Amino acid sequence: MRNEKNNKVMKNTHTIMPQISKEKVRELKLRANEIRTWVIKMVYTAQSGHPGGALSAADILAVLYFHELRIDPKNPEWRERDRFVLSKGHASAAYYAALAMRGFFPENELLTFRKIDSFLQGHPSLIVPGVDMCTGSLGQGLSAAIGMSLAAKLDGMNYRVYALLGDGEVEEGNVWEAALTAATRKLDNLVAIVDRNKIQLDDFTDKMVVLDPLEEKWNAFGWKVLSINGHDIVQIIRALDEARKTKDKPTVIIAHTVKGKGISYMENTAKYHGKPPQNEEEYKLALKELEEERRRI
Ligand SMILES: Cc1ncc(C[n+]2csc(CCOP(=O)(O)OP(=O)(O)O)c2C)c(N)n1
Repeated sequence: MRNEKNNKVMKNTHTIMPQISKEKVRELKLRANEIRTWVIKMVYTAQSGHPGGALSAADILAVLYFHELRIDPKNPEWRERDRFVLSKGHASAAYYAALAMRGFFPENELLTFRKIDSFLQGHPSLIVPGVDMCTGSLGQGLSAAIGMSLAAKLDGMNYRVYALLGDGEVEEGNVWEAALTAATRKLDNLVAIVDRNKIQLDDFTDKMVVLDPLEEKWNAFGWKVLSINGHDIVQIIRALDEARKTKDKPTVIIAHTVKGKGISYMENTAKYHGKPPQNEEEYKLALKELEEERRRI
């Protein structure tokens, strides 16, 4: 967030905000753990999919779907619902898990992920209850979210719009055209979250395109910028609260995360960007580590 005095981007939010109860934080941590567990089961059952970027986004999705978004699973197309665009559409396993856990469709459907004839294909589409935008072609989700934000303003509605982007995705020029447009239109009902796990398809983002200082770039493009630990439930909640209070500009939350978060051998490597656990031993180890984590929560 910006510190008005020295005009620097700060690492944490310091504004006084209502307390978040320990129970709430624990509930959300358990939800994130459950999302991760589903991700592992889904990609292993399908023998395909993208666990790395799904695991890095699990805490963000848990907070969005179990705390932040105003949605109604019984009425997925409710006109006043908040909108969410998973711009990094390949992280669909975590997204579908969150939607099923929230009640948009039965959880047992999750194991049909990526199977022929399943509605849960590798990239999100509008046939999935709760999905607001087809994604998968990187770089386009923020523009779609802008359309939704503009529509809300034009229709005098107060729903909010959230888009989750990858940091590799942010290399796409289209993202920056969208960023300029959102600031020009003063879209304060729009929140972009960048999953800054520092790794893209097959290597570290910095080896492809240097993004830093990323916070400064969004700031220069006219956005309110919040920089957080994207695995810290309290920081995610506070950043979303701060975004809601921000007027006349869109907010971007740079969520610093770890690719493959939660599974020791998947963390901080590109190897599991688009690969499931490679054998039964790896599969069991992943589930064991998540179970141990669940007991610690
Ligand atoms: C336009 C486009 N180009 C290439 C791809 C293939 N692709 C899928 S995921 C990926 C890497 C994305 O990296 P990042 O945004 O950092 O995702 P994360 O690490 O969060 O999974 C690429 C290049 C794509 N889906 N869309």
